[in-house]
Amino acid sequence: MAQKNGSNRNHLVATFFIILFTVISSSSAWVGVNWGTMTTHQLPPTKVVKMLMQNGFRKLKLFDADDTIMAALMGSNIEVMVAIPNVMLDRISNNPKAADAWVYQNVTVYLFPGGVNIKYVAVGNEPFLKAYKGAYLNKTLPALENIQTSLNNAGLGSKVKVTVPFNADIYYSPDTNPVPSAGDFRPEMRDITIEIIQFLYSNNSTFTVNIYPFLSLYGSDSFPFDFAFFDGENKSLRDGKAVYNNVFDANLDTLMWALEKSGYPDLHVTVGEVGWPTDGDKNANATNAKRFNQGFIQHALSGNGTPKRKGMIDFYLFSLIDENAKSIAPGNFERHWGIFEFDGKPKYELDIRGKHKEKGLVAVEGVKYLQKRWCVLDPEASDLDDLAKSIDYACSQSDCTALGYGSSCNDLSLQGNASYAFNMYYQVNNQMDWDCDFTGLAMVTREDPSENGCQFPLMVASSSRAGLSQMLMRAMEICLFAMIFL
Ligand SMILES: *[C@@H]1O[C@H](CO)[C@@H](O)[C@H](O)[C@H]1NC(C)=O
Ligand SMILES: *[C@@H]1O[C@H](CO)[C@@H](O)[C@H](O)[C@H]1NC(C)=O
Ligand SMILES: *[C@@H]1O[C@H](CO)[C@@H](O)[C@H](O)[C@H]1NC(C)=O
Ligand SMILES: *[C@@H]1O[C@H](CO)[C@@H](O)[C@H](O)[C@H]1NC(C)=O
Ligand SMILES: *[C@@H]1O[C@H](CO)[C@@H](O)[C@H](O)[C@H]1NC(C)=O
Ligand SMILES: *[C@@H]1O[C@H](CO)[C@@H](O)[C@H](O)[C@H]1NC(C)=O
Ligand SMILES: CC(=O)N[C@H]1CO[C@H](CO)[C@@H](O)[C@@H]1O
Repeated sequence: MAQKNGSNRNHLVATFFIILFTVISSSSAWVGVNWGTMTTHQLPPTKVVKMLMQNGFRKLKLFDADDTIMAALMGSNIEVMVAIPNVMLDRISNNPKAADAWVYQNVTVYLFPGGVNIKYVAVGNEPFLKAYKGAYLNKTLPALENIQTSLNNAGLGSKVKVTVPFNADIYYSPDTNPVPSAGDFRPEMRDITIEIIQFLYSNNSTFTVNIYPFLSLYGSDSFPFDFAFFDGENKSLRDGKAVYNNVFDANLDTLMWALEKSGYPDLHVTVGEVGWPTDGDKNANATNAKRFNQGFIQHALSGNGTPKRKGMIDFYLFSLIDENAKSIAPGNFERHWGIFEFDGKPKYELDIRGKHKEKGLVAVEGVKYLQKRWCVLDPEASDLDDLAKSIDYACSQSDCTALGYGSSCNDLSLQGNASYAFNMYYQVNNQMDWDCDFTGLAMVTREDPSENGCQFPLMVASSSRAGLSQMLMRAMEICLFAMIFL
């Protein structure tokens, strides 16, 4: 009897999957989001996926193909871009079997009814960045070709396309004529970029580019503040008949001109990353982030497009959740791009349907925290000679980016800095008693030391890896959930 019920249920679920797949087919006009996982404490993927669905995020971009995340996405029908990290480009570019294996393990196995709706494979991430000193210049195209060939051989070539997210610095317009229509690809990578464009075009794929108005502002104090946003009054840039009110459009059109000059004026373009951080710099706060992201979403979904290309803009916001273990080489703001805090709470209201419906974002539900215990500087401590050294050590092993100039905890005293650093170290190490010592300078408290917008966080309890069958059951529940709410 129990068995019979079980199979009925499975049958029912399968029917729902089929209905789902037919009801939602075209999803381009939806808000996409990047989900990076460089964190010390990962939220349970199934809970994050549920949150994505509750909020109506329908497109997701990943930086690899983590199997727990892929399992959590099963049955969600969220359109997914999976990715191959740069470190794998070498092997995949010169070994078709490695490409076959990657495609099999990370794409093919998920493509079944009720599996994962994979649409793109991002081959590498910003591989032409100057920081890589040309290491991937000659690897990227062969890797793209090998992966697409593997997809084609697996019979998936028409459903799954390869692309490569580029940093916007592969194109430019000259200082002597800084307008979009003067745009072109940088000479030192122009030929190889055009070969890649040719390949993307003939395979009916998309050119992916990451565009960051925040960095324009960060990089130059003379940059006109309002030009970084979408609601500025000032018409800041004229280019022939075109008038640009925001740097995003000017940047994207610089690419459109470069594409036109290369002979591919109608290549599809996807904005792989776009967003605004909330801490770690004087311009990084929730007010600016909301202003930017809300303005951008409305602009992108309006269909107005840019002066050079009309229509909806295809994009993925950067990013979903803060990542406390990202490199801060580009700046302290790197760990604060999330629309959601590290614990899955929304930082600000954001209407991701762009329809002026005032509806707050839903947080990740059921997040488990460590105990209400913080580690702070012992107020009785008298020998403070080694304090600076202890702070440096604690910060080097955790995340103190909120302490810097222009950041949320920049007003703390030296003692406050020490408490902040000790607490971050203690939380990242899961509140082990021996991690709140610092040669006797530190003590555990049950009173929250947070003050004036400076948060002393309690870490979330790390998720354990759930078994695949458990994941599958969850995926089905989420699917049923989706049926009710769509
Ligand atoms: C599939 O992707 C995962 C995660 O990115 C990676 O660790 C693994 O090596 C890939 N599989 C193959 C066969 O390349
Ligand atoms: C890439 O290939 C070109 C032409 O084959 C060659 O001239 C160049 O040195 C190569 N660059 C790197 C970084 O290997
Ligand atoms: C190319 O892709 C677009 C959008 O994904 C699709 O509408 C079109 O049919 C495709 N064309 C070919 C020749 O596959
Ligand atoms: C708008 O432009 C005017 C004149 O160039 C300038 O004085 C003003 O500060 C600008 N406003 C903003 C908000 O950028
Ligand atoms: C956010 O940053 C701007 C400067 O970019 C500043 O004028 C504003 O007061 C800040 N808002 C908050 C709430 O801190
Ligand atoms: C606290 O730490 C930050 C970041 O290292 C530093 O900029 C600031 O000057 C420190 N404050 C005091 C009072 O030492
Ligand atoms: C599906 C598809 O269009 N594949 C093409 C991708 O590009 C290669 C080489 O440019 C062609 O040979 C494929 O036919």
